[in-house]
Amino acid sequence: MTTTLKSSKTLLVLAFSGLLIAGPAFAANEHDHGGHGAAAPETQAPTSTAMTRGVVKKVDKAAGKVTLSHGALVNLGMTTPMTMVFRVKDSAWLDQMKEGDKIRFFADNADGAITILRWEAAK
Ligand SMILES: [Cu+2]
Repeated sequence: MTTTLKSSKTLLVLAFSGLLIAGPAFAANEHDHGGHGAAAPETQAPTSTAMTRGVVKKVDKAAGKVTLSHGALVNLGMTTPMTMVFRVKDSAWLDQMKEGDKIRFFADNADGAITILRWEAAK
């Protein structure tokens, strides 16, 4: 029984490291307890600036928006996966996204709209 618990925890840690592979932010946080990320609870949940996985469902170039099904976005209070529409910081990004693409992204509130501020293609 302990073996099962231990290996599932290992899997979680592996998955978590994979999500943060591109992020120097994670290493910085280890030296920065109670710093700028003061609102983030001390748990194993993704940090507020971590990249989140998403799948492109629809690209609307005319409106400058993209629909993604996405994982938790802690900084936006979305703790469970959902599908929703995002604005993008740079409308040229919509030419690089297409339905079915897997991405990793960071979104936040910008001018009152939830906006993708960074993203990259994911495998
Ligand atoms: Cu959402």
